[in-house]
Amino acid sequence: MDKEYAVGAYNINNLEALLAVSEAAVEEKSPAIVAVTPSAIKYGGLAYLSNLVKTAAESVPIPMSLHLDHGEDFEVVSKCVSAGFTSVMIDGSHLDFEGNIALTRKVVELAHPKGVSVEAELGRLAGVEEKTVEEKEAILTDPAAAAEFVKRTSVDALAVAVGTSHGAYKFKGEAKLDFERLKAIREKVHIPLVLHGASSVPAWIIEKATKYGAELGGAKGIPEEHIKKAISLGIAKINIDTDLRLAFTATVRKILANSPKEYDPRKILGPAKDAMKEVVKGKMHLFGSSGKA
Ligand code: TD4
Ligand code: CA
Ligand code: ZN
Repeated sequence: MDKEYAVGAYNINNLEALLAVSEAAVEEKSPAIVAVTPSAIKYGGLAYLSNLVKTAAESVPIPMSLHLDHGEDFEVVSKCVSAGFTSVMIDGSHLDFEGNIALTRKVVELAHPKGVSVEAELGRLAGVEEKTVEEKEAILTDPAAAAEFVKRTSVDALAVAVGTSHGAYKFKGEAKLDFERLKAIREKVHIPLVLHGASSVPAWIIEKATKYGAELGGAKGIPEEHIKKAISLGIAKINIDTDLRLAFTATVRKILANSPKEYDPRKILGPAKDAMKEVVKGKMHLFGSSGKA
């Protein structure tokens, strides 16, 4: 029943990131989910961003969807549904169990009649290093609670907390995911599972950024083998933002350092876009979504 591949959700805030995703999708013949967060909407504007993505989706011969990532309340979800998003995430993970269920249900009731699918989150994306067993239980997704949550909300996809976190500093020591927990969730939950905080923070990008002045000491992500294992255990959607940010800024730093006479933004942002595109193509290979469109 489990698919042997996952689809990536790539966060965008501007034209260059969107071009990186759409060009990668076309070259890899891979489906792609374009994700925008509420803070991306604050930065770029809902109409600007949604119309950019719709234009891309219409222009490429590949399934490309527009997804709200970490929708924080009913209001932003409802604006995105009206703006034509194909799916929305309602992140009620900061609420208690019943509060999260109530908010998620309300979003499902708004979205489903319009053909929009809904992702919810149970558990919290926080580092679990140096935490006690009790503290971990309070943060990571409980398999039985996940089954009850899905049944009572009719949600379409579930983001699970198995030890990942957002950003470039995921672990102080060894990278560790709770695969046993993921397996137990998969046995009880039969909708697509989503892995947030999945960037690998590749050493070569950190080295490149550092060479040109970045200070990113201690940055650490999820090893690629862990991602493969998570897919084999039923993860179907994987969120990537940090690796795109790192690729972009490393390249901007390099060009500004090497070409002090350059002042055409396209000569700076174009190569930065290409660097993000190479990262996206690498993810499509890793996730096994290449050739699946
Ligand atoms: O959901 N995401 C992306 C979250 C981006 C949040 O940033 P803003 O609110 O500033 O837009 C992920 O799960 C990405 O995980 P990653 O490992 O790439 O950080
Ligand atoms: Ca959350
Ligand atoms: Zn996330």
